[in-house]
Amino acid sequence: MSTDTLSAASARHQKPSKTTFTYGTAGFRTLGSLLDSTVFRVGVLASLRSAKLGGKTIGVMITASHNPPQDNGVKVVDPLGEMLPQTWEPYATQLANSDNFEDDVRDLVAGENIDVEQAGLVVVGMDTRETSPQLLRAAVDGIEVFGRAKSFGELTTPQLHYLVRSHNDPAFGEPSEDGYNKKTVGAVAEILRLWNIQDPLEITVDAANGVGAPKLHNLSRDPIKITVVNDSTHDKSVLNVECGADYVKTNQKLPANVRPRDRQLYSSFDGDADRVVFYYTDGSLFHLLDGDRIATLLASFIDKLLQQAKVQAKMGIIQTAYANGNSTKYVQETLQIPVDFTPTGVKHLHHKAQEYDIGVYFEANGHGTVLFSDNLIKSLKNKQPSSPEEERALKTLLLLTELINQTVGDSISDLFAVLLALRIQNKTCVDWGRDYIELPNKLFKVLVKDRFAFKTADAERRLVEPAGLQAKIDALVAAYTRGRSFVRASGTENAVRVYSEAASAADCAELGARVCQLLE
Ligand code: 16G
Ligand code: ZN
Repeated sequence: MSTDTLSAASARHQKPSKTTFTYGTAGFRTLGSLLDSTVFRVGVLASLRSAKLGGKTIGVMITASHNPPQDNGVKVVDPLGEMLPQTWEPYATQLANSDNFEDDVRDLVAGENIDVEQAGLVVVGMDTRETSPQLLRAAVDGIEVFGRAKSFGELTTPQLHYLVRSHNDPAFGEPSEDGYNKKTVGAVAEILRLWNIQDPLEITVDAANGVGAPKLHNLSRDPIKITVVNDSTHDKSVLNVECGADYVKTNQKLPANVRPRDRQLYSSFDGDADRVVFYYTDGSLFHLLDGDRIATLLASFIDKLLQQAKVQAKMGIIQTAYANGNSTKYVQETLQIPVDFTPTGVKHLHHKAQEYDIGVYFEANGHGTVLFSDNLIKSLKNKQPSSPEEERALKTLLLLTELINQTVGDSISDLFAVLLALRIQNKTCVDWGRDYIELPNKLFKVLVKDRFAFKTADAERRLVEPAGLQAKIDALVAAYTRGRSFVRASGTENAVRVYSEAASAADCAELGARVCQLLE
């Protein structure tokens, strides 16, 4: 297309002055009212990415996940459903801030040797925020300068990832929301049938008043019975407010509108349904079952199935520094599964997980999935079972590779995988909570002058800058039994995060507060 179109289109999306945009861990994220030009420019970038890859389908998702209602965001999804590669992140940042947008687009096209005629399809989805529809139109406007746009309207983030992948890889599933639903419900129904389970899977889900709510309603059909609370997507002011996975994990308490029966399992999604956490109450006690727990539950379930199926596979669990120390200990000592650590953010965990036949990755906040390698899937398909038990385990493993979203963490499929793992193993939520006892832990947010001054190493577990600070943290930590603390700059907020953990809650709070004081 001509540069005329680019200049005419970009004139409709003026950049606000005095705002700097950064493509970070979760794409661009800030007040929705500031994002029109950025989203338009991301649309242009996405179609150039498609052209660079010879016309492959690319995705654009408009969401700010668990952030407050007035925020919004945008991120680009690559052909197999992965995040935009890190090498392209600086292009996104540069274009978003450019005062010579057309020149910079031309430079990018020349520098990456892109034939813009090759630009193909870009699929677009959005969450339920007030600013999302107008931002979606801005994205489409940008995409159509060079390529073609197909809008799917409201979607969960993982559904958008699924759609991108299925457009490029038809074997992955039908490229429609209905295709996603069929694949998910089909796998659940088939697993229940294999294990001769008659009762439906039942649970109450807090959908954070976000897009997960209508999507769960669409899926709730035999053999799945979901009760959804916090499903007010029409009231735009209540998204993620006193509810949702982030609220429950951060505050370690029940969300609004969940009135639990004791020792029953409940669950919370975040605003775009790519995180899930579970919990139950016992008298006055609240028990959180977070991402660390999901990882251990699914890994031990899959391990059992591998044994029954008589299949050898290399399995690993990927954690971040936020994983509870006792979860790591449980995985290494009881489950005897190797653990790797990566920095926070899906792209880091996902890549590490791909090094295994079965890579289980979850952040403590509930974002994660299980990746199965192509080789493993092939050998599961080729294996001749020698007993009905072996056959059932083999089929279950193959169905889990269909159910569990292979592109990104997905609240919906993770929810079902967890419910199946519990049901098949006859495990109650109370049993699950007893697998290991969490060390008391606490998260602090500290506002500092320059968060970029905080540089980490060793999967964010140690500070290398500012010089000398890590030695002071080490000295504090040494005074507490099972003490652990780390400091890292947030990738999504203008703040520094401090995590502390210790054998007692009082020690944990004291250690965290003392580390925070070091930052003042
Ligand atoms: C983003 C990440 C999430 C991470 C969080 C940390 C993706 C898709 N999302 O939301 O995985 O836990 O950032 O936020 O990678 P922080 O850097 O502000 O602590
Ligand atoms: Zn999210």
